[in-house]
Amino acid sequence: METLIQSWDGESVISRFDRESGTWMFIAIHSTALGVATGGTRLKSYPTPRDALFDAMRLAEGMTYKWAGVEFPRGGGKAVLNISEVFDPSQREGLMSRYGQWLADLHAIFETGPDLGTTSSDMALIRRGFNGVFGCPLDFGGMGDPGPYTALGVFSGIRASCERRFNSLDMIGLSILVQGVGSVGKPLIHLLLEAGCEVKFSDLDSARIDKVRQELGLSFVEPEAVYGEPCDVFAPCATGGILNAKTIPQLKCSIVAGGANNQLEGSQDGEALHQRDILYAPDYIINAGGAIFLVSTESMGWDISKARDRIVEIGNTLKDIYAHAEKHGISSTEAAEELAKGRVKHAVLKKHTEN
Ligand code: PPY
Repeated sequence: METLIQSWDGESVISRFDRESGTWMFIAIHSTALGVATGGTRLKSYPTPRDALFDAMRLAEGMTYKWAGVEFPRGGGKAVLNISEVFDPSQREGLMSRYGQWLADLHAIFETGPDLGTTSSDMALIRRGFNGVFGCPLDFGGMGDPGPYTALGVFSGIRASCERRFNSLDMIGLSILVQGVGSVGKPLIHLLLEAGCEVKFSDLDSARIDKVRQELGLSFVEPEAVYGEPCDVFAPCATGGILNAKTIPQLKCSIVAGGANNQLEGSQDGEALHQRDILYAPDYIINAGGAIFLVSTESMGWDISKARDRIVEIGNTLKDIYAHAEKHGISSTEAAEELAKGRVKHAVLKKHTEN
């Protein structure tokens, strides 16, 4: 863990071991240049605490660029609750309450919301001790599950990417493979079907697979076969790190555009996609819809319709990034980084001159 923290360019990491449930809790704060560190709380069992911390750090960095990309006054942070393999569901309520109390004790250095493995009801439990939490259920004064809004932004991004690649706004008959049918993948599928796309899906959870097969009659792709499956658009909506030296050579798609965070295993993988002439929608740009929705409606006074309009704008942001990338002969990954890192740098310089 020492080398991990030493080599990170973020601001700080905070940790606590929750003895009652055997959970390592990590908060990674990547940058507060643009505002208070804000990002989801992920709950998952990792092989080691180091893996959990590493995930929190990478996700926090993604949040810095996500907020910078949408020009919201927020900083990049993320929390990970690394539950033990034998975590019992009955421990959940206690863990969430204690975690909320810890966040309060930290004087709101980090504000949070739902992420992979956590739901609106978890946010309500955190809120018992701490009110810097987004995405609580409606009857707790929150705006609920942001998944459908993330999906709306991803849909807008897929449409913009198809327009760029195929020169047509019409998505009828395009084949789209959605990896992961959770809180983002599922509503995304509905939007794609409405637009006339041919949708295939993959997932690891047999209950979810059966449900999507029965409800929507879509064809299922085995998880091992996902990367080599021919399609127009591959939409990763599950875990990160899935675009790497092993999977990129297998891809038989024209576009990668999906809702998962940290899709690239390393920064070289953005270049690898570019070399293969696969159009890649940078994850923190295309998946910002949920973050836009929660923060704008819960803390910036926007109504839902204004938030929706802003989320649909994600498609135009992507078009600008693709155009910039082409003009300068760089990958879309590099073009997005230039944009987001440029804004953070600008804020840091401004802070220095003000001080
Ligand atoms: C993400 O987009 O990955 C998030 O973490 C979303 C979010 C937005 C606002 C508060 C917490 C999480």
